Amino acid sequence: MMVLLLLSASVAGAEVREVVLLDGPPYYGNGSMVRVAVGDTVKWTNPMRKDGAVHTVTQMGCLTGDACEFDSGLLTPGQAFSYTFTTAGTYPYRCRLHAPMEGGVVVQ
Ligand SMILES: [Cu+2]
Repeated sequence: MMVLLLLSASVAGAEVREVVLLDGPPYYGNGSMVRVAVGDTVKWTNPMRKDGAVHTVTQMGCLTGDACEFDSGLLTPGQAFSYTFTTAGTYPYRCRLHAPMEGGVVVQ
């Protein structure tokens, strides 16, 4: 019972940071560079909008052959992608379809 209580407390301490994708600069909204704590989750949403574009959230390493932990695949309007960061570090990412569309997550 005690163990269960501790587990639920640590889960409750983790936060979900929401990032809403835009079709123009700043493409990743105010979340172009987000700072989170280890254990937090970032949730990217491509919102429903008329003529909305398809985007991805792709860790830079997936494109350069370096570390590749997350790649959302194609996110059509209305879809979301979440990733939980368990290791401190800096995680630059971009959209596979739109070269100038870049963002980053700093995990502390
Ligand atoms: Cu895009």
